[in-house]
Amino acid sequence: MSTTYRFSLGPWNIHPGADPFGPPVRPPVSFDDVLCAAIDLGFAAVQFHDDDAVPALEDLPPAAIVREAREMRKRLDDRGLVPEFVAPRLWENTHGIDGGYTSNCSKARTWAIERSKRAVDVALALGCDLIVMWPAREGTNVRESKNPIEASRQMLLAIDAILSAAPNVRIAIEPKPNEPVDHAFVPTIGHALALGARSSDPARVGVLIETAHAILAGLDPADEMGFALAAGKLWSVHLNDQNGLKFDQDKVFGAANLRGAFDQVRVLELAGYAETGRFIGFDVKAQRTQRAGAATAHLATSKRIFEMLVAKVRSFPTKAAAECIANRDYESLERLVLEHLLAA
Ligand code: GLO
Ligand code: MG
Repeated sequence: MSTTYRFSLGPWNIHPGADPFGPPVRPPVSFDDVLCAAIDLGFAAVQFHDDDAVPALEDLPPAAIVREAREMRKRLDDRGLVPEFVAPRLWENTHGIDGGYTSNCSKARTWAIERSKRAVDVALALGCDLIVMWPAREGTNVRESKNPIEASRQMLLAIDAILSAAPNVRIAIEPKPNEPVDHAFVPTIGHALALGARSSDPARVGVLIETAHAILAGLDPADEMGFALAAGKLWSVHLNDQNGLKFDQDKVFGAANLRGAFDQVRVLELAGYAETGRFIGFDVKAQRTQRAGAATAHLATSKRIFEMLVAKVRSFPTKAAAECIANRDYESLERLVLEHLLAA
């Protein structure tokens, strides 16, 4: 049992700076450089999209996919890194133009399930049992284009298909209410947990909570985490920050709402998350203005802020807080929290 946290990152967190309005501004970063950065920054694990691990997987037979994933595993082993999860990247493929599992095209739905099973093969060959399901385009831009009742059934079919691909595979659903679609079918943790509970093996379905996604749903990320933690279902996190209801910003953890970040760390500490050995992931984006040599600073800052907030939570005056609570003196509690956050 350790009270020390372990951190993970995805290769998409170190990127050349393109946004919907402009091209890349930094040279591409090779996968080896991502691995070097992970080590330099003190991250222990790597998160993968299926095609981060096996880039040509759409053109390869299953046996070749497994072979390539094993080679990737060796690259991790050689550097003392471990894989945290594999996510089927359905949203970047033309088959997934209208969603994968909930596409109106039956061929696309079949493709999405087959591709997800290949992602399971990749995960197992890498040496991890966790599939992250971010249902990016599973939703609508024109509500009348799909039947939401049917869509829930299709999401469940996909979950069950992934669960049936291997007896030990687990799924962490990463809900997000919008972007790239207008309305996503699995917008919150409540939806994700309810789907998991209806699956063929609820014990193998949990969630990954991303700060920004909870904020975009108008919810408090710390309370979303608390809800999942109470159910024993918080299997990973994507900590970042978000300045209100706009595009998904993936800002540095704590950059928009430091107290909100403190509250997320507090709930993780209350649950003994570090002792579970699960990872703290930061789904953060380098600013477009950042020069190539410094395009990992956002990860370093997020980790540093997280660690500083762990210290803040651990040094919180709990006795004084308990007195405030016993007296129903929440004004004093408010002041105690603010002064503690501002104290050197
Ligand atoms: C986008 C998501 C995305 C996922 C990643 C893993 O909004 O947060 O970054 O976390 O693709 O599935
Ligand atoms: Mg994310």
